[in-house]
Amino acid sequence: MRQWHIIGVGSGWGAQDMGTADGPKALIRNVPPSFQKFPKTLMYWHGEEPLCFANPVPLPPSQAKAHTDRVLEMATDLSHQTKNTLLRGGLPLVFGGDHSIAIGTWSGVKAALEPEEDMGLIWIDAHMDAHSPETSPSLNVHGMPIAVLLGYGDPRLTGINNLQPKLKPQNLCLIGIRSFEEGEANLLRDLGVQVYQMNEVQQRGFSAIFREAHSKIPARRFGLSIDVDAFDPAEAPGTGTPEPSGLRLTDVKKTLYGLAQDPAFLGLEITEFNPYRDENNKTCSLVWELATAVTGGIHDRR
Ligand SMILES: [Mn+2]
Repeated sequence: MRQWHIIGVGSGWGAQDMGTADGPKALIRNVPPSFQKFPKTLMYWHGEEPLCFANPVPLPPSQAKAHTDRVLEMATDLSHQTKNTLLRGGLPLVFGGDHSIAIGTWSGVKAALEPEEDMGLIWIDAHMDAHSPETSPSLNVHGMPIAVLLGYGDPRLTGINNLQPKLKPQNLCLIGIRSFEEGEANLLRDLGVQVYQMNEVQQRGFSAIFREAHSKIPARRFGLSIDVDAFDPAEAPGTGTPEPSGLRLTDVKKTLYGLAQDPAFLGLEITEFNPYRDENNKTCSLVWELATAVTGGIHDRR
């Protein structure tokens, strides 16, 4: 049985609102009983202090390059953590932090595989996160991780661990999308990336969509990246860019339950939780409920 390595990444460098930098701290303060029960052999915390917790001082958008420098530093560090976790036989559970952390998480996961092995990735999000600096209106890096992983964007980011690209378009599926700009949509369409928009999820149900997405990815092993803004703002208000009419936690939990039991599972990342925008700890609980669902099978077996 694989041990979970919990990695908190206090990054706000990829976003306009840097409150996500305090996400991991808020999560650590609110560990639910389901996780406290985990024996140490199954759950390893990378310290109380989140990785790269840098007391961020907001920079004006004109200083996009300085933000990108910080994201590069954070993502490089994080990629070593996720890579080493897998090489030691563990499973990374990464708590963000803004979604630019995905550049680090999945660059590291890919680096832990044999060079010829492809990585699959299911990306649950309200947005496409597939901008390049040329198409992005804001230049915020949390709108770019998908493009970077596919090999497009700042060469310092695409080149982390000297592997490029980390991800082939056919091994990626996006679920829950309902807000995007033309430039990023064009990139994904041109590359043939499978995108399940929210209206299709509403018609067919999350479970059917998730299973189909999973079955369409040819890579043998896969990971899961969840942006809390994929959820309905009524259930996940604590995030910087909420979009109406999102996923419902009950449906998602049911579908993802015990997913980590799959020997092909490579890790879980949950991003964009901003404690300053949360209401009554709703989003904090949602993050833990998701993590508990994905790891849930471990409890059953005990
Ligand atoms: Mn996102």
